[in-house]
Amino acid sequence: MKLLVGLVILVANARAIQDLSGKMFTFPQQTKTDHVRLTPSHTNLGVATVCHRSFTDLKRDHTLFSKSLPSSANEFLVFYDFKNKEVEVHGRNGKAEYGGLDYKPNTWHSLCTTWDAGSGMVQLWFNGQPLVRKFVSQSNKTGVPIIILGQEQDSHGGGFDINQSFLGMMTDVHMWDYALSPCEIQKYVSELSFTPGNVLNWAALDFQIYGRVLIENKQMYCQ
Ligand SMILES: *[C@@H]1O[C@H](CO)[C@@H](O)[C@H](O)[C@H]1NC(C)=O
Ligand SMILES: [Ca+2]
Repeated sequence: MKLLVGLVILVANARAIQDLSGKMFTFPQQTKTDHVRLTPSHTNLGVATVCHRSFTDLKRDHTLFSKSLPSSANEFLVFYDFKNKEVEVHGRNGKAEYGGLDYKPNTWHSLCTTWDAGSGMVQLWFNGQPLVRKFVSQSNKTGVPIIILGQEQDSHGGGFDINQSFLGMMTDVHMWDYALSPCEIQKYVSELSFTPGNVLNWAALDFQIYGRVLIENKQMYCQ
């Protein structure tokens, strides 16, 4: 009996490396627990770009991408501030705010963010449009990161807040250990052929689902 229970838990929470091309994660309910944990292929990045597409109708704050280090809960965070209608990019102790965006509900949005931990500079590309380069924070912190979709970490791997959880769909999450060129970002946004992430690769994603997060076929527009 014990073995059986163990197996069930193992199946529910199996860590897998899977090609998610053509798929999306659906976060169908508001909880302070359900999330997906991503394991990067390497850590201690000096420079990073992360891209993802998301679709939501939330009328409150929500997380889009949360990476923490043991010493830094908001080491790299992309977050939507509903009240101020801004996408925030947090890098360690600082944040940059990007307002004036057409962040329409029930629409796919592609966000790409670069962060250079050495210079402390970030830049957000919203649906392929480059926004202002801003300083957030320099960081030389190392350690094993925890990367989470669906919940925002206030501590390393935890400290979730139901009112900052993500509800909706998310797809095409990639992370690189360099700053993508404008051309590469355009290719990503247009879903043309691009160099997949060498830190997180949606086509070979190392992930673990906790709670009710579904893998479904990606719904884009009929063309
Ligand atoms: C979440 O937001 C709701 C509505 O504003 C509020 O009533 C509730 O206390 C909040 N919960 C937490 C844990 O902050
Ligand atoms: Ca929080």
